[in-house]
Amino acid sequence: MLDAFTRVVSQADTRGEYVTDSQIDALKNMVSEGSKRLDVVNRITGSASAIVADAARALFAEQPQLIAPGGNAYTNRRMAACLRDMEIILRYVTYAIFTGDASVLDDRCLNGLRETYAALGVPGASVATGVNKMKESAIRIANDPNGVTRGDCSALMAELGSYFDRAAAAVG
Ligand code: PEB
Repeated sequence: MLDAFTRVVSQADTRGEYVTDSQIDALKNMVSEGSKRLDVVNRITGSASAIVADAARALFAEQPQLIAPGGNAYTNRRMAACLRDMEIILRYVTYAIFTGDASVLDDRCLNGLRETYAALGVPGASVATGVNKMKESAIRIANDPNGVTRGDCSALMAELGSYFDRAAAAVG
C-alpha cells in the first residue's frame, strides 16, 4: 500500500534517482492544502450511511429487477450484502482520497472484484451504476461550500471522482 509520498520514493528508488524538485513541490502543495483533503474525508465518512442508502435507493428505482424475485438483491441477505459492498467500496475511496493514492483501493478492494462478482452472479454493471450514484452524492456533500473555509477544491474533487471512476471501471 502506497500513499502520495511513498509512491514518489518507490518510483525514485526504481530509477535509482533522487526525488526531484517538481515532486517535492507537488508534495509540498499537497501538505499545504491538506486541510481540504481531511475535510473531504471527514464529510464523506460522516455521511457514509446516507450516501450508501440514497445510492442504493436510486439504483433499485432504476433497476427494479434487482429486488424482484430472482433478482440479485432479492432477499434480505442479498440486500444486506449489496449495501455492505457499497459501503466497503465507499470506505476504500475515503482511504484513497486520504492518502492521495489509489493503491489501497486497488490492492485491497478492487483487485479480483470483477471475478468475484462473475463467480457469484452479481451484475457488475449494476454495481458500477451504484458506485456512480455514490460519486454524485459524495462530491455534492464534499464540495458544499457552506460551513467550511471557502477555497478552490476543483482538483481535489476531480481526484475524488477519479477514485469512484476507478471502482466503477473495475466492476462495470
Ligand atoms: C465483495 N460481495 C459478495 C461476496 C463478496 C463480495 C466477497 C460474497 C460473500 C458474501 O456474500 O459476503 N467483499 C465484497 C467487497 C470486498 C469484500 C467489495 C472488498 C474488500 O471483501 N447485488 C446487487 C447489486 C449489488 C449486489 C447490483 C450494489 O444486486 C451485491 C450491490 N454482493 C452483492 C450481493 C451479494 C454479494 C456478495 C447481492 C450476495 C450474492 C449471493 O450470495 O448470492
